[in-house]
Amino acid sequence: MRLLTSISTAIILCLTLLPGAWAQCPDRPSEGTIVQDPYSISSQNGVLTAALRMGYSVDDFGYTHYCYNYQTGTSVVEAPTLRLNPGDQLNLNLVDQIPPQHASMMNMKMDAGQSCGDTGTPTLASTNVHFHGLNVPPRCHQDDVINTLIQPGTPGFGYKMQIPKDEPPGLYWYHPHVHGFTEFQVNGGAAGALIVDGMEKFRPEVVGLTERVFVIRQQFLVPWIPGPYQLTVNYEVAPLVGKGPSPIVQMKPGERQFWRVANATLQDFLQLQVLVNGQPEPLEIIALDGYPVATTRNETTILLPPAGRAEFIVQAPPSGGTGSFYTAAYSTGPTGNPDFEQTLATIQLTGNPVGTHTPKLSPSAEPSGLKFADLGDQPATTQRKLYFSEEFGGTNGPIQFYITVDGQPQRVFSSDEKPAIVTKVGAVEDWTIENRALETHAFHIHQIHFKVLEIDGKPAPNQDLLDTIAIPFWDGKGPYHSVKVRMDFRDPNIAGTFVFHCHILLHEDLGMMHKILVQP
Ligand SMILES: [Cu+2]
Repeated sequence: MRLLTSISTAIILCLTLLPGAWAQCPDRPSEGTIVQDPYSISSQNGVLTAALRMGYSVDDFGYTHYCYNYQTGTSVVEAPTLRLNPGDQLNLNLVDQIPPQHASMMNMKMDAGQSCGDTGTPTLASTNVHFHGLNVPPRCHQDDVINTLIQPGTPGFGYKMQIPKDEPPGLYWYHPHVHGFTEFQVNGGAAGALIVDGMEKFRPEVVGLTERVFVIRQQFLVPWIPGPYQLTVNYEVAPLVGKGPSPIVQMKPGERQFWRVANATLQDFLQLQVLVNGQPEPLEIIALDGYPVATTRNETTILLPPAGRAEFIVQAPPSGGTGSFYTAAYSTGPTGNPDFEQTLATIQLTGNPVGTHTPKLSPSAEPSGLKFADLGDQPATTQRKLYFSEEFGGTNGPIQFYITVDGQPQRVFSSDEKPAIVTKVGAVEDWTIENRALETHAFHIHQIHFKVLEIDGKPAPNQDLLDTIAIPFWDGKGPYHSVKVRMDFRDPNIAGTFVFHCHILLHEDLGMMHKILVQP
């Protein structure tokens, strides 16, 4: 630790002396303090224009920070929440101010072949942005991650896209997605929330409630090497039980709040609970993965895979009670890394009791007019089967991570590969995705949401629309776990080439990903 610290100090000193406009990251909150919502910027008159600068620094404990710096007045905040309405225009300019010297220390280079943005070889100092969950075009200057490259020291890159008029309201998020380097930058904190406003139109249960945005991140001291990690809530460290003071979330006694929680971790399958007087309380689910649920339901535990989002109503304990925001332990299987139980925040009661008499609207009817709402009634034009698998190299654990379209050879992603799947605008496809590995994986596809039809061959109890789903590990005997999901390629706006992959970022970086081409 001491050595790392002095190395990092030397690096920071060096970088401050380097020519060029390299940016460092702002200080992060101290342990045991009150959690603040991320700084938020909203569209004005239908347009959100923002400039972000990607910075880098190393803290006193040797942790690397990557940050989306945003200048507000004389101060700099990181990873602001971007708030827009359906139909709004997003103009986001990103300048890469990661010191390129830092990248050369990693001695890692990936395939070239980019055709959007800057030229050159992608390195650890290169970046780009994926707008996770948004149903927007996979095109240059919009949500293309295969070809977009932003290099340090260049004037930057402009994202210009319209949030679709029919974009479901909810919580989305943005993060870097340069193949091979995603984990390093997200590990350093480069991830922010994006909210499409209008939830109250579809789920009136949230009207009048105080809203909170919690982005849960995960940081390893050394990415790519399994070891101790820390979770943070809006950048405030949530220490393991007994290892330090928890972040503090303030609520009035008995108050109902609308919590919007993003799992921006590298690989943590969160099992979220709110404990009131030691017992998990029912959480009223409003939306998952940025999509309002058909009917609200209460759950005491919400499983949120890496990249998943959950929006739900929480009620604070009554006066004199105790409460905490908690994630239960989760096993990702024999070759996975364990996810530890952890208190994410202590609920601190403050102010006058609101009591338990807050009027609770009876669940409203299924929202009408939402994109994908008719997907369950659309016959599938194609059936496909895919599977996750791992290949072992001796006693060192898994060395290769594959996602494979059944019938094709197992291979890792390469930037210049041909699409593993070719389909057409208008297609509605049912994909059965199996997990043949001894480790849980998280399936994600860009550009669309999918409807969960079946889990392990049985009808899914909640046919939610998601963009990321956990598929549990195989325990070595019996059938593989699987999901069957319905993919909607009817929207001509999403025509183009994009990717599907495991959202455990190490797996994605090592090639557990492939392309799909949706022909116009
Ligand atoms: Cu995986």
